[in-house]
Amino acid sequence: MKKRKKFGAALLALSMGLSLFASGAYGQAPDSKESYRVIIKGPSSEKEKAKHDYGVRWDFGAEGFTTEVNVKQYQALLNNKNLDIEEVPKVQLVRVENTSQNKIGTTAITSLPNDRTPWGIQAIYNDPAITATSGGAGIKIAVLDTGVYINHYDLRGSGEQCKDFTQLFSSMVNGSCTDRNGHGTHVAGTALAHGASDGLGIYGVAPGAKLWAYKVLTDSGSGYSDDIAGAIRHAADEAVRTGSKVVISMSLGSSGKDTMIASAVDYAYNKGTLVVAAAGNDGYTANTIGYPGALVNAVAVAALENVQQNGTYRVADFSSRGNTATDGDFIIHERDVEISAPGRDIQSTWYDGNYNTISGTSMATPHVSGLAAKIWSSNLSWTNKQLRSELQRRAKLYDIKGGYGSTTGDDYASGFGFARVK
Ligand SMILES: [Ca+2]
Ligand SMILES: [Ca+2]
Ligand SMILES: [Ca+2]
Repeated sequence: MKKRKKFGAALLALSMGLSLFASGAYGQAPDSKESYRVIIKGPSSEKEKAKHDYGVRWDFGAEGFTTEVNVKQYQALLNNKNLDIEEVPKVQLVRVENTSQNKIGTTAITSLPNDRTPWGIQAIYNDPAITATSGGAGIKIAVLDTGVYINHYDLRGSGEQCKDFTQLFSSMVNGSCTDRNGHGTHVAGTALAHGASDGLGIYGVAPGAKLWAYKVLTDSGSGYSDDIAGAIRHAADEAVRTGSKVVISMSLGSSGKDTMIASAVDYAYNKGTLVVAAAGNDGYTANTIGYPGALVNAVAVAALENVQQNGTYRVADFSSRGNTATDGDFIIHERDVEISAPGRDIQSTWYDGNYNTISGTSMATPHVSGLAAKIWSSNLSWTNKQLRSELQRRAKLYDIKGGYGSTTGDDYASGFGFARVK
């Protein structure tokens, strides 16, 4: 049996230091306003002139184009009466921070998993004695996140695409997806970790699936919505180009509806991909659901915790709730939660080669993405819409009744219920 190299605190600290250095070296925009990411709209002739003057990062046609400009250029654009200028908003990852308000257990980095099939895997497989997972072959899961450590023992060989959408001087860099945050590696592991060839690693839901690691969030965990929209469209185009079934998994969100991301999700859904996104961590108040999960064409995922209430798993307090006006009908409207999955105290792969236990609807989302890949792999003739119907059907088989707002049937806390393997 191969012995693993142990990664200590010193190395972790070193890599944290490197990340600060690297963010400058890779040309990521600093938070101080030395530059502005803007979307520019207006008549074609005026836009063409502006494209020539300022360059183009993403061109979304009639919806405008984006670019990065300096303070002086930004002022000039604001003074241009023929163009409509807006700053591009940022979107955040949706991990729950362990604060006094959110007592979610401890962050614990370990060199080996405490359990190769953690509670979320046992729950979604409906098998407390499970020792290994299976399935997902032929399906791609595009994880749009902080990047992924694709050479982690438990992910090695699964990374098929690795692309960076966060670099300043190029909207997409092929072969680069370094995770200096941990969030993206964690999410990828829950979706498709394969337990490692040394037999010591952790399992995700669909270990046979291939990973498209799309870095859309910087090391601090936020990303521009134009880059996210561009990555969603790219995943859809790659699905078509390669003839692949693709699940787009987004453990990110914001309270506002972004038009670039919304139309990219519609585009990807119409190209046949399944789009899965976190509900957000702003619960337990009603109508706190975030976008893109809140979009009709994205499956919004709520987080369950490993606690039984009213005879079912319980929706975590932090999990964002949907719209009370449109729940109960088993029909997905904008701002409805759709499906629940394990999202609290989830152990998975970490960016330093180790394992970490963290919480959030971020962690629930890849359980559903992995399940979707596993089901699709066994039903390759299905469309994304058929796959989504099957997820909904399975969710109805396990009605969630625990947690604030959760009741019998479709509810604004848990959606249709907890979709499982069996
Ligand atoms: Ca939705
Ligand atoms: Ca509804
Ligand atoms: Ca329910």
